[in-house]
Amino acid sequence: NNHKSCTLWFTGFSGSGKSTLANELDLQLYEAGIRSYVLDGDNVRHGLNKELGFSPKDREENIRRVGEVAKLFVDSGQIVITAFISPFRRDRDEMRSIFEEGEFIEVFVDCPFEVCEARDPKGLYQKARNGKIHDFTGIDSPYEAPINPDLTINTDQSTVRESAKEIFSYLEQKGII
Ligand code: GGZ
Repeated sequence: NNHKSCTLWFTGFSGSGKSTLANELDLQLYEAGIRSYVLDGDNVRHGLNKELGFSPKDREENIRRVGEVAKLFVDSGQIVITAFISPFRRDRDEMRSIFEEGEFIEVFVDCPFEVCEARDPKGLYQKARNGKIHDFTGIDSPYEAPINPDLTINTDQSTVRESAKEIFSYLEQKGII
């Protein structure tokens, strides 16, 4: 199967659905015979970045390393999907700049903060509200929404399959797949 490679850079709150959407898209691509790989907290923060926490400095370094790893995957011809909060505009813009034109696609995984907090799949929002964890995005740490993302997905308005299809169609439209 002949396709171009790129990084789909997801950004959004904890609980917005980044990893879920990334894994669904990964599956849809696989079924179409296209090689892709998901980078998210589960496979990066426990290994490569295990000494990093959630201070602004550590998040910046987390994102920088993820971007560099994503670039290696792109060099190897794959489609990479990164699923990190990546709360700082400057860090995301910096990552765009290490890729060739058109190879970095910023996807805003947009879900109202209240909805993310209500979902609270891991109980982390509650812990943050109770002061048991600090520097939590949207509570006592900032989130800077993209100003001009390549794609916005409203995960509170469509199913995971539909949302993934939307990104799939975007890749077709752009001639990437
Ligand atoms: C935000 C935190 C925090 C704090 C732990 N703030 O929903 P999750 O659980 O599975 O995803 C969140 C993940 C965020 O890590 P990222 O690497 O994506 O963050 S960043 O891009 O800002 O570097 C959440 C969990 O880790 N988590 N503590 N304080 N999210």
